[in-house]
Amino acid sequence: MKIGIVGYQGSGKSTLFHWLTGVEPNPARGREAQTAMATVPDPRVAQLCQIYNPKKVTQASLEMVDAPGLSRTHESSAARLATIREAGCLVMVVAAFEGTQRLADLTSFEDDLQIADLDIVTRRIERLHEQVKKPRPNRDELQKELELLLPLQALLEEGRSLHDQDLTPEQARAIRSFQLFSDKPRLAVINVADDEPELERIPAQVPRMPAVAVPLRLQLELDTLEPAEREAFCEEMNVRACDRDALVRQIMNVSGQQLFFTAGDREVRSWMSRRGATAVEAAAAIHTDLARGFIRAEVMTCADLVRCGSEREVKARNLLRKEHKDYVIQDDDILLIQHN
Ligand SMILES: Nc1nc2c(ncn2[C@@H]2O[C@H](COP(=O)(O)OP(=O)(O)OP(=O)(O)O)[C@@H](O)[C@H]2O)c(=O)[nH]1
Ligand SMILES: [Mg+2]
Repeated sequence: MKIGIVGYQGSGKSTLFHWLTGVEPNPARGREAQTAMATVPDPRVAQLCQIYNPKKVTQASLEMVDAPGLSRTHESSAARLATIREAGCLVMVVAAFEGTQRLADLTSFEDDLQIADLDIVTRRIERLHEQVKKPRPNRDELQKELELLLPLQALLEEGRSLHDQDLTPEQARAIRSFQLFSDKPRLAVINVADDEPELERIPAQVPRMPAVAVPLRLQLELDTLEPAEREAFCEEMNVRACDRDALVRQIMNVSGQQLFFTAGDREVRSWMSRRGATAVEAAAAIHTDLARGFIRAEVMTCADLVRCGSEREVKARNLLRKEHKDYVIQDDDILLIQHN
């Protein structure tokens, strides 16, 4: 799943992308979407390494996309937004390092997304209206689609987000190919000034979506310092370093994903999966062959393994479960896939 970093021009999108991925976006390619991976560190990986002492350690990561900024005058908005239609989650960056109009900007950006969505749905509806007038073999199907889309259009016109609605499976299917922004989970990152005194209070002021306040430029600067230097700098300037890893995990949570683990003497590894994914989906994430030849998953939790100290002890205490294909994997699971 791609995570789209979106917002108005100059809001700090590339700064956030740089901080989270460690990759500096090429400013000459500002009109295109640029992509890099942000690793998702998890303390459990280190715990597993202590137990297995593996030759190799691999951490799961999120695919971040630095999207071209939208202009406030809406110039070529549709083309710029097209570069992030396929993202599964939006991180909306709002400039709040000068002045106080941060929330107004967020609302107006959301309106821009909503208008772009409404445009797509309305065009489809207009076309369907034309098509159902004439006799054709799939007329019933088109009529059905039309009836599914009309209430969704009404919701978008009211400025409601489809993501919070309980769409029927049919409705969800009808809009899937549109990749509507309104249907994507989102997180707001309020890019505040280095010395912002209300860091903690700002997120609660953001309506309808989870939010964090981060002085983004400061974080990039702090990353260039050695730990001791950084501490001295923060103390002197009375500023604080923000927790990059916690933000990446929050983005993962908002996007509806979670980690699972595989562990052995050869490799300890964390993997990204959809929340609610089954054991066979998790197997497919590791290798398609594992999914094809899936027999069962042996599952233990990190907590049990750490408590027992070894896999052998987990087995001895009957804490290793055998699960089927459709077992829904849980956040703390370590999987061993048995396959043909
Ligand atoms: N004072 C201050 N300036 C910032 C901060 N974050 C970003 N800036 C400045 O804002 C400008 C834009 O930052 P970028 O990260 O390039 O913004 P962007 O959203 O990628 O911009 P576009 O790609 O042009 O849409 C730069 O000149 C930054 O130095 C901040 O926290 N404080
Ligand atoms: Mg940029």
